[in-house]
Amino acid sequence: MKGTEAFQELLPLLGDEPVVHANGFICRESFNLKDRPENFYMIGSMGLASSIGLGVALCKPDRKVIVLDGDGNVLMALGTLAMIAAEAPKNLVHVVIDNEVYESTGKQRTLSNTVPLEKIAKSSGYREVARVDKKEDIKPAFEKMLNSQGPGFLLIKVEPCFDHKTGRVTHTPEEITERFMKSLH
Ligand SMILES: Cc1ncc(C[n+]2csc(CCOP(=O)(O)OP(=O)(O)O)c2C)c(N)n1
Ligand SMILES: [Mg+2]
Repeated sequence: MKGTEAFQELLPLLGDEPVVHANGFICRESFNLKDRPENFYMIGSMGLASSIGLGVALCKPDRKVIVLDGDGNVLMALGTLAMIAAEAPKNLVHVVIDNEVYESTGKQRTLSNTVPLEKIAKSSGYREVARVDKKEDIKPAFEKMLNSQGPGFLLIKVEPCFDHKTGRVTHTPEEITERFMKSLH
């Protein structure tokens, strides 16, 4: 499955859940397919979507919170997997688009072809862990995560395919923050 197809499957399944996006193509793809006030785009800094998502989940225990992450981002902040598992927010679903490369900066290989990130999440203590390789498996796996006690970790294996013509997020960081915070009330 191509990375874009994973987004096309996943985004229509969202209701009003806050979604914290990792930087790079993850933000751009989501912004272009379905921009929404509940989307927080972490423009610029790698590795931080998971810790921001953890903070939102802990502050808003009555909302399901989604982190939309990349394999390179997860590898940069592996300690956050342990922190999420230890804090164990029931309302957090951590989705990883795993293309085995840092696609946004030119497809340099990451380590996720030999280091299975879902196994690290499982052994850290995430309550629900799943890995999908086929696009038709995304919907049932994601819906199960949404309806289960978290923290959940859904790894989606994809082929790199992002189109460099996919536009950048046009909102300023201030606009993104303001509308995201309003959407949480
Ligand atoms: C701290 C930091 N280091 C490096 C970068 C440059 N950078 C931006 S996106 C990216 C790749 C992210 O990889 P991944 O999470 O796998 O997402 P993909 O690009 O594959 O969708 C890199 C290296 C950055 N923005 N911040
Ligand atoms: Mg990647």
